[in-house]
Amino acid sequence: MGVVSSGSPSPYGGGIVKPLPREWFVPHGGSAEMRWDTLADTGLYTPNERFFVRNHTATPLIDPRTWRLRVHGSALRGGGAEFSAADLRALPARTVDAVLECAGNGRRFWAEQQGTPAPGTPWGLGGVGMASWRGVPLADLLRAAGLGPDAVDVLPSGLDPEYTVGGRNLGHVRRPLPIAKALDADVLVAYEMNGEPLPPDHGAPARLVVPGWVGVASIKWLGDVEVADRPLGSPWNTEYYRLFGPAQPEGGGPALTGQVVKSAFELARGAVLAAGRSHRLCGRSWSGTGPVREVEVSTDGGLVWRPAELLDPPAGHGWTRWCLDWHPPAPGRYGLRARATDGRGAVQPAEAEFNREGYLFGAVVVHPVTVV
Ligand SMILES: Nc1nc2c(c(=O)[nH]1)N[C@H]1C(S)=C(S)[C@@H](COP(=O)(O)O)O[C@H]1N2
Ligand SMILES: [Mo]
Repeated sequence: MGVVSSGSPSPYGGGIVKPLPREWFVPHGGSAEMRWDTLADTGLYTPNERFFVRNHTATPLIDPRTWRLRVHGSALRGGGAEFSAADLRALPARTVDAVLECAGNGRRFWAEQQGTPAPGTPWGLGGVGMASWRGVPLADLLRAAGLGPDAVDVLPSGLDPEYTVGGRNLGHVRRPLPIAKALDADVLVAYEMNGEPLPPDHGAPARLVVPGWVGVASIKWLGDVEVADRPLGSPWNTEYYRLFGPAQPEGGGPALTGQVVKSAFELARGAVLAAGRSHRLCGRSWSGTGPVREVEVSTDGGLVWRPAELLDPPAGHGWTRWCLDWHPPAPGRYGLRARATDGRGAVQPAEAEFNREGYLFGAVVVHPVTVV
C-alpha cells in the first residue's frame, strides 16, 4: 500500500535513508547508534538527523498521498475505518515529549561489565533519543473506527519489508498492546517529530509512539491496526522482547513493557582529561516509569556519591540533563559512575540480572577516563 521503494534492496544492511556521519553515529548493520560524546551541544531534544535508527529490515519510502491507515478487527462495531494522512492532520492533535529507547540499549555491557555476553546488536548507550512527537492519540482513532466494549488487544503493523530470520519469515514487524495501554492519551499515531514531518527512517508518514515502553512497541510506518476481542500474539511479544533466563519463570517472563532507569555521560569512553583543574561532567538520565528525580555521581569506584545538578525539572516522559564539577585528585585511570533514581524510587543497581537476549541493561555503567 503506497510503498514506492525501500532504502536498500537488502539483505537489510544499509537500509537507512539519512546520512550517518561517523561523528554522530556508530553503525550496527542496518541500525545506527547515537554517539553520546558528540551530543552535548544539541539541547534537550535529539535532533532528527542525529536520532538513533533501529530497523529490522530497511526503511521503506512510502507515498503519503496514497498511504492509508486501516483500523479493523472483531472488536469494532461496523467495518472499521481508513485514515489518510490528510484525515490525521484534520483531527485534534496532541504533542508528547518522550524518550524512545531500544530494549537492547546497553547490550554490550552484559559482556564488557558483567562477563555474560548476550547475542544481538551490541548497542552502547546510544540506542535512545528524546523527541517532541505530534500526532493523534491512538484512542481517538480507535473510537472513530467504532471501538466496542469487548476489545482486548490492539495489534499495530508496519509497512516495512517482512522480517526473515534463520530462514523463517516472521511477517511484518508488529506487536500487540493491551487495550488499556492503547487507550492511554499519550500513545500517539505521530506524524511530526521535533516540529518536522516524520523523517522516512523514523516511520513516515506515521508511526506509533508508546512513551516509556520498549522501543519495539512504537511501530514505524504504521499501515494497519487490528482491534480484537481476544488476545493477539506476534513473535515480538512471544519470542522476542520477553525475558528468558535463570531469574525468570519457566518458559519466560511476560512481554516487556516499561524501560528501566538509565544514565549516560556526554563524554567519550576513554576520554583524556587534564590534571590539576576542574571538569564539568554532564550527562542525561531517563526511565520508562516516571521522570528521574535524582542523579548521583561517583568518581572513586562507587564509594562516595555526590548529587549532580539537575538541569531539567523532572517531568513527563522526557530525560533529565545533569552536570557535576569534578577536580581529579591525581593523574591516573578512573571509572566514572552515574546512578539515577526515578519518581517511583527505582534506582540503578551496581549489577543487572542477566537475561538471555540481553534486554534492559539498567546497571550503573562504568565510564573509563584517563587523567594526565
Ligand atoms: N515497522 C517497524 N517498526 C519498528 C521497528 C521496525 O524495524 N519496523 N523497529 C522497532 C524498534 S526495535 C525500535 S527500538 C524503534 C526504533 O525507532 P527509531 O528507529 O525511530 O529510533 O522502532 C520500532 N518500530
Ligand atoms: Mo528496539
